[in-house]
Amino acid sequence: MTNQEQCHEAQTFSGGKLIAGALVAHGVEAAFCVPGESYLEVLDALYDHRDTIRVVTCRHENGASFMAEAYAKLTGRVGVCMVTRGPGACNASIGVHTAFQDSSPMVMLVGHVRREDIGREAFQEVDFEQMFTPLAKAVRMVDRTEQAAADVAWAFDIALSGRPGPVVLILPEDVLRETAEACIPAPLPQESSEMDEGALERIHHRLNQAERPILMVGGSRWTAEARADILAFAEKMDLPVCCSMRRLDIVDNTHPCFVGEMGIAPNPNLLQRIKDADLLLVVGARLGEMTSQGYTLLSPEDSQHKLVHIHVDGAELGHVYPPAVGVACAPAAFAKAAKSLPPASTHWAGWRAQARADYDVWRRPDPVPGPLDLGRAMQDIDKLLDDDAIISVDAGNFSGWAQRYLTFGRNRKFIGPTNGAMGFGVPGGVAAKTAYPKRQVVVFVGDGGFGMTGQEIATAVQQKQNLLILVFNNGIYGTIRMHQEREHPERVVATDLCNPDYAALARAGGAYGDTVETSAQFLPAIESALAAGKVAVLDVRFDANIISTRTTLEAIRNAALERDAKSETEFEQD
Ligand SMILES: Cc1ncc(C[n+]2csc(CCOP(=O)(O)OP(=O)(O)O)c2C)c(N)n1
Ligand SMILES: [Mg+2]
Repeated sequence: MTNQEQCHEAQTFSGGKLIAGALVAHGVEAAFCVPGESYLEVLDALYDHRDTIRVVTCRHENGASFMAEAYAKLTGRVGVCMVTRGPGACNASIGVHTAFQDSSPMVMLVGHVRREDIGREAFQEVDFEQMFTPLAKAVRMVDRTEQAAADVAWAFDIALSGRPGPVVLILPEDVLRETAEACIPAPLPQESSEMDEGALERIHHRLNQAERPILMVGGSRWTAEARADILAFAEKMDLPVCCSMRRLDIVDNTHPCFVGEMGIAPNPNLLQRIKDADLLLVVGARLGEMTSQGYTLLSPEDSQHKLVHIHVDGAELGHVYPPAVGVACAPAAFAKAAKSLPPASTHWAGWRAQARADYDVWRRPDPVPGPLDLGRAMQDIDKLLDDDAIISVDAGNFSGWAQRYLTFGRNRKFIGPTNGAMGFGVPGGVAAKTAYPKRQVVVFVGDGGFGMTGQEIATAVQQKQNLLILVFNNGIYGTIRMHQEREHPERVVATDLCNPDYAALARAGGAYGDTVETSAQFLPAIESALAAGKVAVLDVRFDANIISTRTTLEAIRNAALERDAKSETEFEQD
């Protein structure tokens, strides 16, 4: 059945009304935007649906697009953002890239020049099909008004199906203004994949043969049921479970089967364990560059022997690593089938328990020098936060504190950019509060990342959200300084930051603001900020020498100086 055949009565609508009506028909409850005159007709149509769709007005399109991506990541539903022509679309491109790499369903509506002006380099005109083709899952121009609602249905279908991703719909101004007889189609039914029984048997057979198996979960499309099913499967088989980079909330981190995250700087014992494993069962994850440690985690020979890869997109199987068994299947379908398998005749007594013991040791922080012990602070906040809190984490070294020491899963959610895009944190928090106004939402962001999208606290204030934002303020683009000192010790360039007083900045914008500099101040400051009942920004200042959860800048610099001195001596001797 085509879209058109699904609707009963065609009526005369403007293009703007058809687009807005289609968003309502698809159950959209929030749309994130910066307005533009190019798509005024969509905005005007949304006025009539203001009780159904909350239009969240942002301060920058990067914020709007990150919000749509984060909303999708958190809810599994399509995140919608609306931006104008060239300038708006250029600003919004980061969220499209993030949705693509993070496999999040998103639809971005872009206002465009009139059809008759296309190709004249009209005001703010960009060839969006060319611009977004490498960034988005699909791009389409709505070139006929009568097709506008059907094109929205198509965009939602593409965004959600298979490996989810961003779809860009380009809306010429005159298409939105013209009227046409059309009807608003219902959403297309989503495909449901079933796990192939033969493949399931082969996997079970491999489990029965294995001596050192490990399960890795990741990617998107994890429903609540799928999360519960995969954990039931792991528990039944006594399998250690790790997650791919920044997919920390797929399984309950407090469960004895959970053994850590394969992120940017993973637990070396976990890394070794995966290398030592004789069966690596990857469900939903892409084995990207970070998760695979720069494609060194497995050799192609290894992968052909021990990798069982389950990914919803068949094209992903063998894309980087040739698997021993590859199955194109959604994680939910695999998990549902796998949990009913009889327990394997396990040959790995103690293997899972040892992996968990390694994780427990990894989560025990060593004391950090200086007045603010961040490891202890993370342990404290982990206990304090609600069990169903949502934590939005930006990209940068500071993220290691939350990722290593906080616990997620069960009802506590983690959202962060797996593509490492700075600026995600604060918009992610605004999106989380938009989707779940009653839940506690906490943002972890570096001073660098806050500089990129921190202006969206104004959006949170406008939306009356009681969002808590912790700015990890070390006065540097720390991650890059770390690489700089390692590669070119003592040659500091472009990595220092001169920051505003964040607490004062927050207060000036109608938010609550405070500064934390010592361990003793940390918890009371969090408690007061949570009690403030409005947007709260805590400027968490710490010594830049504490460059990560594992080492100091000084140690990195000294090791690099020593290495350089040694290679110079060797050179002289040659
Ligand atoms: C949008 C974007 N620009 C640049 C980078 C490169 N980059 C990665 S981490 C980083 C510094 C992050 O600084 P900050 O937010 O202060 O966190 P810190 O590393 O100091 O903990 C930069 C510039 C990036 N990942 N994303
Ligand atoms: Mg920093």
